[in-house]
Amino acid sequence: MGHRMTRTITTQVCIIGAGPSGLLLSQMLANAGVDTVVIDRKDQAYIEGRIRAGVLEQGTVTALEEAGVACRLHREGLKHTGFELAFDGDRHRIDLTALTGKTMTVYGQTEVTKDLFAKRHADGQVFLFNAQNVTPIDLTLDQPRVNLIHDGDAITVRCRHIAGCDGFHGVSRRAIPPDVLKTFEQVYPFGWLGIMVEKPPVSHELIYANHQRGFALASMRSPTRSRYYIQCDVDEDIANWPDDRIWAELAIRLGQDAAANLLTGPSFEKSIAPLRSFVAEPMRYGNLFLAGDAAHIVPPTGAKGLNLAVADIRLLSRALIAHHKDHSDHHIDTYSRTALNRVWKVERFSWQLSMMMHQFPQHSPFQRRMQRADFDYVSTSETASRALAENYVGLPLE
Ligand code: FAS
Ligand code: PHB
Repeated sequence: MGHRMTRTITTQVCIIGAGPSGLLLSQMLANAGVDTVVIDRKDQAYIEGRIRAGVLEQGTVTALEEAGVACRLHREGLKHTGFELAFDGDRHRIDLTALTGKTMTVYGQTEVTKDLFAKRHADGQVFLFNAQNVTPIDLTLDQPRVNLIHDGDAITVRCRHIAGCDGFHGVSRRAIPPDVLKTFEQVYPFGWLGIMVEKPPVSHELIYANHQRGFALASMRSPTRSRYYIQCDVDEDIANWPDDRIWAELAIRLGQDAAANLLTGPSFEKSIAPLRSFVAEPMRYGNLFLAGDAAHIVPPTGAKGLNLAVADIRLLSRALIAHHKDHSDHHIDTYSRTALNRVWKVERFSWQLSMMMHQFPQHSPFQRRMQRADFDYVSTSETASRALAENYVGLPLE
């Protein structure tokens, strides 16, 4: 099909993906005077409409503060000093702040994305939304390019570096030659059914519950808006889960105390997400850098997906700013190894907590007892609970 016109845009860094990774990277680079173009195959409304993460590490809050987009977060975010683990009705509180000196902030990824879009538009950021046929090329040349179709025009973005922030289903990871790319994956035999409801949460803190009927999580977005998840079959038909059935299941899995305080109401968002652990190595090929879900996926059990993406961006923005402002490539040359060192430790934590807190169809009675022993050990050992807490609040950047 003929195109209306072809045109070339030149920038320093071409960012593929306008999710939290791409948006935060463009903000951090702009603050340092590095020019970017941000491409997304969707539009802003679609991106803002995706309901995803809800809990921010202190390091993520610091990154958003440094980027200049944390004002509303500080006004509306809920600071948490702990969360609870429940096992067949027994509950134990992990006092994050007593154990690590840190806090977590409940503030939805949707809100983070809206705050970043507002700031990027205020700064005059160039976005290419609804982009088609996005194709990164010449990755090993000093002037790589990204070809795309936008509003019927064939566009070439010429740049010095490409940031692949295009998520698990993006094109960036696939641009790395198969003989260079190594991937690692574990798919879990269940999914998470999530609902949002305009009711106060069952508890002022999060509750992660392992019950013989399956995992459940009580979370929130505000003092009046709750977020709940229950473990379900990975190929479950959501039509099998009317609200009443979800509320009944939550009451059982969260335990009697929670059941007594569960405020039910009509859900206004209901979806099933599969769970997987995934890592792609390396996170750099030539002048292409992967960050966030483009490079790795964690099961949401440890609330790490968004936080791990932000950690990548803190490292990648430091590397690109050092190149473009100080003509130093040390951080660029070490980005992949530094990021992957942390990625694998966060993958470990997310995998371990998922193995501890879910019902696995193929588990033997012995393995189920090991899960209970994990819970009893964490509940009675300050050393074990501190190890869990230091992972949950966020490991050091490097
Ligand atoms: P994203 O996937 O958010 O953004 C990638 C962007 O790239 C998208 O806007 C996409 O449109 C664009 N893109 C894709 N292909 C492209 C192409 N070819 N060209 C141009 N653009 C392209 N994390 C948690 O911590 N807690 C949770 O509870 C949680 N729940 C989740 C539920 C679901 C259903 C999913 C899918 C993820 C969840 N996550 C959760 C993880 C999630 O928050 C991610 O970690 C986070 O969105 C990562 O951000 P990005 O790396 O920006 O990737
Ligand atoms: C959420 O509120 O969406 C949430 C919180 C903690 C998790 C996962 C999801 O571990």
